[in-house]
Amino acid sequence: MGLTFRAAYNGRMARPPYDSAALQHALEVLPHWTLKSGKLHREYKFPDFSCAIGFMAVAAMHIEKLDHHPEWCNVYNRVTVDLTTHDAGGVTDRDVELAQVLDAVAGKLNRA
Ligand code: H2B
Repeated sequence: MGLTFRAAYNGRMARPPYDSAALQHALEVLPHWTLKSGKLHREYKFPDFSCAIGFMAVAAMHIEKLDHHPEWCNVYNRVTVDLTTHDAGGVTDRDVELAQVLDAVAGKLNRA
């Protein structure tokens, strides 16, 4: 991976991570999310395992398009998600954008 490509990161240069005021604003925009260990955090609960995996499969296509990847974990019907921008060392616009995409995908599925 060349330095030029990394710096470009989908045409957007890495920006400094959010300060506490920007984090506060992000949490107002994302009512279902909290800040946990400096990352945006949410737990989704679905009717069963298949729905949870279906959510992850559909979300994966959006994630690849955004080239921005969650730290996420599935246990039966739950998917826990933590979002941070590794290249920036904290939360950025890219995490808020991904959180909104994940919420939209989950909203279209039948959740418990
Ligand atoms: N996802 C997240 N969450 N943080 C990043 O810094 C990041 C990423 N960087 N996905 C991207 C991939 C980068 O490594 C590639 C080269 O675009």
